[in-house]
Amino acid sequence: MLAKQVFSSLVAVGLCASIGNAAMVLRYEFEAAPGNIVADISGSGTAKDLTLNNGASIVTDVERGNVLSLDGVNDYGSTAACTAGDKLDTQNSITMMGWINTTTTSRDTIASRSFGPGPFMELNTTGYANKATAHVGGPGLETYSTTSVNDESWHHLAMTYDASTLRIFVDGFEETSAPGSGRTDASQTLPFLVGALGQPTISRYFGGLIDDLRVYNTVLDENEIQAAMAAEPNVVPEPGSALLWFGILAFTFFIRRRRA
Ligand SMILES: [Ca+2]
Ligand SMILES: [Ca+2]
Repeated sequence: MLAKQVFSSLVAVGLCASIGNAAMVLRYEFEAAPGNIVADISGSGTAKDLTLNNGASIVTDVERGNVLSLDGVNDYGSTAACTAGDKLDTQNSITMMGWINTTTTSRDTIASRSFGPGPFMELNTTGYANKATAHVGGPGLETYSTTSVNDESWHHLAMTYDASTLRIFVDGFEETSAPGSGRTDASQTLPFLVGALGQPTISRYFGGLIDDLRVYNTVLDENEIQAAMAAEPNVVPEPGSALLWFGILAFTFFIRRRRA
C-alpha cells in the first residue's frame, strides 16, 4: 500500500512538473547565493545559466527577495552562444516577461535575444516618453506601453508574439498590439542577454532592478500572465499547476477520509 502511495505521489509530482514547465524555456529568479552565475531554473532542456558581467550583482529587495541589480553603465548578464534549434530558437511563438524597478530615462534594454533579428523588451525614452517597448526583429515590429514604468516601483512587463500579433502587457494587462507576420527572429547563434541589447555591439545597458525573468516558447494570454505574476516571489506555481496541485490534495484528502 505504501509503495502504491509513493508511486502515486511520484506520478503526481511528475505530472505537475511537466505541466508547469511545458512552455517555459528560460527562468532566472536570482534567488541563489550571490555569485557570477545565475541558474536557469526553467527545468526545460539544457539549462542556460546566466553569467553576470562588469559588476552586475544580486541584491536583496524588501518586496521581492533577491533580485538582479544593474548599474546602467556596463552591467549585463549573458548566456553562452545559442544554437539553431535549441530551446530559445522559439521561431513562431514567444512570451518574455519579468519584473523591473527603475528610474531610468534612457533607452535601456531589459532582455534581448540578439540585436536586429531577435525579440527584445526594453524601456525606451527615445521618442516614446518613458514607455516600455516590445520588439520582434523578424518582421521588424514594435509596440509601446501606454503606462510609464520608470517610477521606482515594481512593474511587471510581458510581451507576446504569435507570428501574427505583437502585444505588450504592463502589470498583467494588455496595453497595445501591432499586426505582423513571420518568425520571431532569423535563426542565429548569439547569446541571450539580460540588461542589454546584443550584437554587433552590446549597448542600451539597463539601470535598475530585474526579477523573475522568463521566456516561454508559446504565447500566454492575459489570464496566464496574471497568474504568473500573482504568485509569491520564490514560490511561483506555473499557470495551471496550482489548480492541479489543489485538485490532487483535495482528492487525497477525500480518499483518506473514505478509508478512515
Ligand atoms: Ca527573486
Ligand atoms: Ca559596472
